[in-house]
Amino acid sequence: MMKLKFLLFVLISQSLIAQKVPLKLWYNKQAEYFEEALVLGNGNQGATIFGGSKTDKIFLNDITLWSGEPVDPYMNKDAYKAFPAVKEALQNENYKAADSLIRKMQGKFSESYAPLGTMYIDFGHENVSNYYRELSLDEAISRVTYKTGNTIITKEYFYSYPDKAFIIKLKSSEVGKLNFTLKFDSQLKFDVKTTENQLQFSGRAPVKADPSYVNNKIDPVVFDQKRGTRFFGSIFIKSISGKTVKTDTTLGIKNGTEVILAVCMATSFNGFNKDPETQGKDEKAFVNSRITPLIQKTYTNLKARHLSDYQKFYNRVNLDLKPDLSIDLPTDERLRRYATGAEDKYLETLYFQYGRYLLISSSRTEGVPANLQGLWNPHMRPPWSSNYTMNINAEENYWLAENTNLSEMHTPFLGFLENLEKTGRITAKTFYNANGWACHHNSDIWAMTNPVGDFGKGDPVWANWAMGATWATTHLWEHYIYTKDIDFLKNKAFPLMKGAAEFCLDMLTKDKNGQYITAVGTSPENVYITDKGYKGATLYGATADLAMIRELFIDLIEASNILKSDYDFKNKLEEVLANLHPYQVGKKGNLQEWYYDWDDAEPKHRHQSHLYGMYPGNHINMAETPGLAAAAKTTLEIKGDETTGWSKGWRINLWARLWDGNRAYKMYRELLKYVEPDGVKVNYQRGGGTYPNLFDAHPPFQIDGNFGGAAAVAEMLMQSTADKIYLLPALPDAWKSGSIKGLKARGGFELDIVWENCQLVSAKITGKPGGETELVYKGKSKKIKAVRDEVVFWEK
Ligand code: FUC
Repeated sequence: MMKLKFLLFVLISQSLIAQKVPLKLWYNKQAEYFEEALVLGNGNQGATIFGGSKTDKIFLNDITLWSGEPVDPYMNKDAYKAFPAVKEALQNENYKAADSLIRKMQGKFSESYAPLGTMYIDFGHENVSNYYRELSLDEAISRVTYKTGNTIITKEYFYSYPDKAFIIKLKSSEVGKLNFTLKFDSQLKFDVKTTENQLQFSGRAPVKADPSYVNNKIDPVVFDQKRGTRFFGSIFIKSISGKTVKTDTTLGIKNGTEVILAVCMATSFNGFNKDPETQGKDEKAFVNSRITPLIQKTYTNLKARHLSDYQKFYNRVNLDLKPDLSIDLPTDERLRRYATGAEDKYLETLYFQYGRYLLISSSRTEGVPANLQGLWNPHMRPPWSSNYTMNINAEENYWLAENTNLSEMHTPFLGFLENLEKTGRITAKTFYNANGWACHHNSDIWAMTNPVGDFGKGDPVWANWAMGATWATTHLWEHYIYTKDIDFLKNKAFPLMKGAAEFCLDMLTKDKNGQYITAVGTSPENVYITDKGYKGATLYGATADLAMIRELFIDLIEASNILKSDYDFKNKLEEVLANLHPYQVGKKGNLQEWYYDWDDAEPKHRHQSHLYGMYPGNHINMAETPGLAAAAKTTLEIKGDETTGWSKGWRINLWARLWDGNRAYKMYRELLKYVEPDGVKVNYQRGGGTYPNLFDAHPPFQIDGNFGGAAAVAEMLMQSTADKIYLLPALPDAWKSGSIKGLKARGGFELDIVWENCQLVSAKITGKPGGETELVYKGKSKKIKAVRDEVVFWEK
């Protein structure tokens, strides 16, 4: 009887897991601006498709194409000599002197992510009707169709990971009506050559490119014929119909019907510490070796291989918020409609899955993580060099990796940390005479770790923040705790985390009360006002520093227990943790950002690094530290909801961790606020939101908000610690009924959750053998122990 009841319950709850709703972005007009175009990527290379009928413009990118060469980590080898004076100035409460002296501890700027080039397909179709353009998230395929005269033109595009090529199928409904010409252009130095069926391009990235905010240089971008990263590519006509027509620089088809194009590209980048010219990969040999296998495969076969590769990741998670499917509007119109306050669960789901889509499409290159723009960059001097900004942005890119079941996509970032550690050890020694390894505000493909600022010209408020390794290495622990991969913990994670902690230990000193604080620090990009009225950046004991150190040390102590090793080191960490300067609640009831209860120069500042312990960290939480959580909430109230895209993404997660689903939802709507393409209204002062192609608007475009926002949707529906899983902890009233399948929880669990009328109906948990956790829902809890890969149900 019991068994029957259980089976019945299983069947009923499973039937509530609704069908998969097809998810796509679609438009009834061609893209004019970058922020309207649709992006594809295979985690290594990408295409931005405008879908034009006269000319189809397609930006091409390769994630390994950056300006520069391997960095010289000894660039300011005596910088450490300035450090004692900075510490002394702070001890004497001379903040102005500290801000000035610390500039001696700066090095070069990061290098810049380069735009590879643009491919044009000229069709010359001017007056077209029935225009339609889409990006299917279920397939990672983009399509365009329109009518010209009596002919229907269809185009289908995908970027294959298994076949390492961008594939385009062009077709006319009437025989012999397909005519087009291919061209290539680039803002870099390049050459073009044609053969019977190939348009080949080769070129080189700059050997140096300064950030766009450095305006005082005569030569901000420097090319050198013999230095820097090379690229090579071929657009080839895979299956010819009609006649090929070629000039020295163009290749075309006359009177064709169906043509398949393949684009294959490579760069000479061969690792962060290898000269891309003298020790580079042979990019031409690689491309040439790909052509025959591509020609041998049919289009159907290429597409099937692409789909099975992509869908094995994408299909792991399905979110069903019970959208109203009668609303069928182009994505840009949906966004505008949503901005008026309309309900749109389809759009809310689309945005979530788009984040997952973008990560699969931009993060599959060993040691080269998704950058500020993922991998889609049209600019010669992209905003903030499209670099790795380590004081939030690079990490935010990966917040969704584990909980939305894309653990493999986390590994490019984790591998990158191995590179950073190599340069970071030299940075720690030469800038601080410290042990371990350090990383600062900015990095690049060359794994630079020095404080930036062009040797003294940078504002310490961003340049001299030293907690990059501390923050980034907590990702290694997160990867372990989600996957329970003990070899990874032992061989990869622990050594890197330990190195980051060793640096922290050397940065700590004792305050007047005998408590540990960082001797010198900053709170990312925020400015304090001292009680004497000085507005500055450098201080001791910044809350954010201590929060990140606290989180890393907690993780390391746990890791040492698991690995049963490094007990002396663990004892030291425990001693520091027990005596670390505690959080302070300020006069406004806020969580204090500064060591003293000073005012902020900008109380609504976009950064909230001192709330790190609540999210992405977890040592401030509703269950164990409700007082601190309340202070963090007050800080968020003071800051308000108007901020940049990435900051909105972060705040949704913070509200979710405060178990305030409605407020998190309100913030999610803020993130999805419609923003015009930059070309229409360039006004970087306006708040963050979402462009027509669902790219996050900082503004300008910055991908971290997409990732942070998607992570937050998962966080609203499920939260986890190493030993607890909270079901529907921040479910908003707006998401009354629904289901989510395939979320990952810490401890190696996978969950399917169903709810109705804002109440949990069922949770299905699959655990790794031996895994233990406690399910918590509205004050009730249930312990789970997985004996083998098994399924456990929680009944309402
Ligand atoms: C930090 C942020 C900015 C921007 C940049 C890439 O400096 O403060 O808002 O996101 O990184």
